Amino acid sequence: MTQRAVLVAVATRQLLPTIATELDELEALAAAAGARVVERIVQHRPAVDPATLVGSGKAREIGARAMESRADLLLIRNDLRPRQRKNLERIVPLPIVDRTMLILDVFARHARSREGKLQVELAQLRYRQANLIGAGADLSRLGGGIGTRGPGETKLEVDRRRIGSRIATLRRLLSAVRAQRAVRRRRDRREPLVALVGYTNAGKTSLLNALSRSDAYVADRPFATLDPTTRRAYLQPGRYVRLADTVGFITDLPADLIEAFRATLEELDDADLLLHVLDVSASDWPRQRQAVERILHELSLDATPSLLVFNKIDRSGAHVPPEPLSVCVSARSGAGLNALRDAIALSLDADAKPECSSGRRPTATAEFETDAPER
Ligand SMILES: Nc1nc2c(ncn2[C@@H]2O[C@H](COP(=O)(O)OP(=O)(O)OP(=O)(O)O)[C@@H](O)[C@H]2O)c(=O)[nH]1
Ligand SMILES: [Mg+2]
Repeated sequence: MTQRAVLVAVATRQLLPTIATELDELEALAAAAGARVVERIVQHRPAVDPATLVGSGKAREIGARAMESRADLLLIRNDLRPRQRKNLERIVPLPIVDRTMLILDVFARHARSREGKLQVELAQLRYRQANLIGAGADLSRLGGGIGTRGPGETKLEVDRRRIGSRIATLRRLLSAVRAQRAVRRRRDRREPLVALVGYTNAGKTSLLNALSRSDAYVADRPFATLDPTTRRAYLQPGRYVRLADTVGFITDLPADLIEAFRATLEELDDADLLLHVLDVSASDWPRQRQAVERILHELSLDATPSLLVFNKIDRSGAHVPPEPLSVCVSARSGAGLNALRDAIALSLDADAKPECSSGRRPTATAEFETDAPER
């Protein structure tokens, strides 16, 4: 059952420069969560209204238009304070779903592993608790709870206690799962670990598949990968690496989500090399790059050696400026993959022998060669 959503955004001074891309991105997230955007309403104002987010007149207009278009929910791009949410809910009697909830919902729908599911549930409950959100605005967990209103105040109190104890249980279960995984990881320490990181939909999994001849799940939608895998990949005769896929990043990743991503990203702490995969066919790839670099910084990963991998160069119009420590590839056509294998090998070598390096790491430049069959 596809839910009908009205997308609302306040184009503040801060959001204005990227508003068009932001709304497209939100629409793609909505689709991945099973909702269809039937209307977009953007209000231009320097800052959000402290009481109702949009102005109160605008809020009434949104209510009327939502009714006309038979919407099931409001999707809001801006961060909402609990008070703004409450006031807005009074004017527009529909569940309000903000961007964080939407992303969590995509996760909840698509997580497959036990750890993935536990992680998402924990993040959802914490977010709900911190933002005083009732059960009404839940897209997935209640099997289409859309239209059912949140519980009344007293019920909410009871819920809050129950949520608290569920959070404690989830934490316990997760730390057990993680301890098991840490043991497995230690046993697995033979070949260098190379991790694919990057904006969601950049082509990380496609690249993992191309380099390791596997068929992990790939899709043209945000957050296709939620349960990442590690595969063995060939570099040069007699030389292999372990290649780890990761969950994609996105702009303004809220703290609760970083926390949820954390466990999945633990692997990154052990990585010998990061491959930062960029989709150069996306018009806003520089913005995506910035977002990824910011998150890597928050995860304290700036010190890990990294290579930029400009992906999707097969797409017409993909323009890539020359840059040090970068390789241009197409996971789809296979172009540039040999150059990438060589660049990975060189980076690992440079890193393994710091005393021999002159302080410069090797630079692999764009080489659009056709790959010879290997192995
Ligand atoms: N044209 C073209 N499309 C590509 C290339 N690499 C990946 N794609 C497509 O881009 C989309 C996303 O690819 P994925 O490999 O799932 O991307 P990802 O980075 O793993 O995405 P998430 O796991 O969702 O974060 C899919 O539709 C792929 O087929 C490429 O080199 N060229
Ligand atoms: Mg993926």
